[in-house]
Amino acid sequence: TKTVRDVLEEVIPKKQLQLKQLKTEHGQAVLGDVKVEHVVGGMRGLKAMLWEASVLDPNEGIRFHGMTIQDCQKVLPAAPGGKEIIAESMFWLLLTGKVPTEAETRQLSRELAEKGDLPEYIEKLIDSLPSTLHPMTQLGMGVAALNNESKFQAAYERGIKKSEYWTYALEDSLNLLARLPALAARIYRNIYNPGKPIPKINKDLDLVGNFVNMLGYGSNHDLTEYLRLYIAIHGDHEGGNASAHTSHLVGSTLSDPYLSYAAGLYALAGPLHGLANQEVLRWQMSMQKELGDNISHDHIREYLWKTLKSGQVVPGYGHGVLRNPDPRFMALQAFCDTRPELLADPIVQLVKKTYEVAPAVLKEHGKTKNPYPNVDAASGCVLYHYGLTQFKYYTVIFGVSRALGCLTQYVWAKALGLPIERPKSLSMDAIEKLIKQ
Ligand code: FCX
Repeated sequence: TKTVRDVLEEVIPKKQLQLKQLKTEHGQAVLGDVKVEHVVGGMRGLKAMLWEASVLDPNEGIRFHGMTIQDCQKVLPAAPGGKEIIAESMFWLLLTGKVPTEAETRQLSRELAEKGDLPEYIEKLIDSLPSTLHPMTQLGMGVAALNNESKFQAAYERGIKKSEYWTYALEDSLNLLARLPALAARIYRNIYNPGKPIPKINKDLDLVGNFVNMLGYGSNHDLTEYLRLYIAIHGDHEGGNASAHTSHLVGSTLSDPYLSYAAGLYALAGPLHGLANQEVLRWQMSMQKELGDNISHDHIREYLWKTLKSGQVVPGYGHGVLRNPDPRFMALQAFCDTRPELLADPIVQLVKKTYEVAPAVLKEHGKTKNPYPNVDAASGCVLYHYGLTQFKYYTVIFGVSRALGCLTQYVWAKALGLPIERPKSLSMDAIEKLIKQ
């Protein structure tokens, strides 16, 4: 059975050659213009980053090495006794561009389980934090402090060749990915169930299986399956989104994978990005509180207008790139559609009903370029149904997942020898001067 390292060793020389040819043969080819609107408009649509694992099509949504979520659901190995994609098979695909076999997936699960325990100083650090400190802040702190273990940083200090960077980057990435569930579960336990013992890592279980166990929901097979799917499909969303872009920028300075990902997590913690999944549920719950159960479409329409007229965004709707309903939203809805107990839940019904009304309201409102739901619109209500009701914690789950994509890119940035990122900025006066020339 091959390891991810074996497969990467085969794939890297081919990609290195591809990059060399791109640079020498097409280095001056034009991919688009840089307009003033890009500079003042958050660089939306500007093609200016190399990101290997996934590409986002505005209409079709995310493709992982060219594969849709449904393609992945057909071919990526699930956990024993499960049906959904698991984090390990998605990570393997993102990292290598290859579909892993069942045996390769199991072996990666075992490797991660064996590496999954937290060092004692991290446990002490997390235990010392006040329970009022937002779980995302705690997650970022834990990830950053784990850089005490960084093999990449130690090797850099020792003095290694640039061509060796990726091997240490991979080692750190596997160690970090392995430890995220124990770290995230400890934060959950400390805030919501202080003093409750956390189960030990089961070496025969996949990463998310262990995560759910440590959260205290291991006996709930449906929640475990939901979180496997959730964590696999939140893993990567090309490179320009704020968490991916941030971790890539920080990693480009040769900061180690832990610091690079901690930085990405703090971008994920903003309400326009990952924190939207917390905000969606808060918003839908206050709608339910105000309007009661059995809410009509008209009532939802009025509530949407109330939100918009008060100058707030409708959380879970809109996107910087997407111009259609997010296929990740659709995949999570499809999970509900096969389970009558979920369809009967008032909060799941409310999310669905909101989806039936919101696009038309947002179109009429006329501001957002994309009136359709993004992944965050759907992700929280199912967690709520299964008893994971603490919505301040939801972005932490996103944070466990996004490591799949950010760490993949970290390894590739080192394998390809990508340089430090340093775009050019301009003042408004400098822009005006350039326009006049
Ligand atoms: N509700 C109300 N107004 C919205 C809106 C929404 N859901 N989405 C966009 N708009 C507004 C913008 O605020 C902007 O208004 P302005 O001109 O007064 O500044 C205008 O429409 C144009 O924005 P647009 O170009 O369509 O969107 P951006 O690329 O600037 O922003 C996000 C994209 C996702 C930030 C935006 O749609 C938003 O705020 N959505 C709500 C929060 C959310 O769900 N975020 C999660 C996104 C994602 F899936 C993730 O990262 O997890």
